[in-house]
Amino acid sequence: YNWKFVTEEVDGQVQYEYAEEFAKRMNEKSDGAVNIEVYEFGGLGSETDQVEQLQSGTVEMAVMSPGFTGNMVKEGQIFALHFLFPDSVEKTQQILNDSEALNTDLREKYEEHSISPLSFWTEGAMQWTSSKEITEPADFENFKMRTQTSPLILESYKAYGAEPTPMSWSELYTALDRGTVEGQENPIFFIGDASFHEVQDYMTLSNHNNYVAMTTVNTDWYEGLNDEMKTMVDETTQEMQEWVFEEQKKQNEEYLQTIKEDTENPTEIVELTDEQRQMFKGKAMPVRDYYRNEVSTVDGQILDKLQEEIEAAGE
Ligand code: 6CS
Repeated sequence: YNWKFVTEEVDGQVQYEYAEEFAKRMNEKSDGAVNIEVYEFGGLGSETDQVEQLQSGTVEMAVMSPGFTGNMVKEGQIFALHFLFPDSVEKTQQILNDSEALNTDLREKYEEHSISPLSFWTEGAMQWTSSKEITEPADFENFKMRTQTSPLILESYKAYGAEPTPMSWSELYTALDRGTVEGQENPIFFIGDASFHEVQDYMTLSNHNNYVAMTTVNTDWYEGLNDEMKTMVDETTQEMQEWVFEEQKKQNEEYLQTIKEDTENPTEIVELTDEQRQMFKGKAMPVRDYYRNEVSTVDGQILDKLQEEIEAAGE
């Protein structure tokens, strides 16, 4: 078996390391019968190009961010809602593992488009970087914010008064450097590894959302696997949940130090107070109604169920 596995990140970054580890485990378990070639981001085009490659079966497997599928799988934009998951990354991962709303209901929505998400996992809490200090929603007024392409991500920033611009991360360093955009959101490891802090003056520890990625497979290809292979893929996907949690944790901790210690490119780290976070949350809440009424194709049922699951998990 020769399969292709594409990721949205490059060597060393969480998604890429995930795919390499996945490939290694599959190769070992199958006594060398399964060979998975892992592709770094860039070689096969943009994040949205990669979505199409998975759908057409040009690649069998992909790590995909829902932030790039929002124009197609409307419900998947649930991850664009700020302050929805618990502040704890660990609790968030637990919900991603166990949620029926996501692993059954949302999965079906993706499968209508030939994409089967086998798992959802976090790459860490997201933070803002910016060219000016951001501590309250008013600081976002007319602020040029880079986002991924899902329309609801743009809505979330419009709710703060910002002017969001979707683009691929491959163009982001230059766009920040030139001032085409003034800020962006990402987990700390990604900010540090992609060196965005070099061209930004501030990093706000906002924890406004968790970055969620999905391990996806082409639906027809997956359904066509023999039972032994399918079980091996499923088991490996489950095992990898704990592995990737530790990997993102380690990388996010290490890169926070790297950014703090980079005296050649100083970045002021701003921690939001509870009160300040509440101000952002207040502005973010109406976006949930917007999701329910305008975005969801099933009257917000998946969101309702997910919110119940989050409540049951406790803060
Ligand atoms: O900001 C982005 O678009 C990129 N961020 C991460 C953490 N992974 C890949 C994604 O394309």
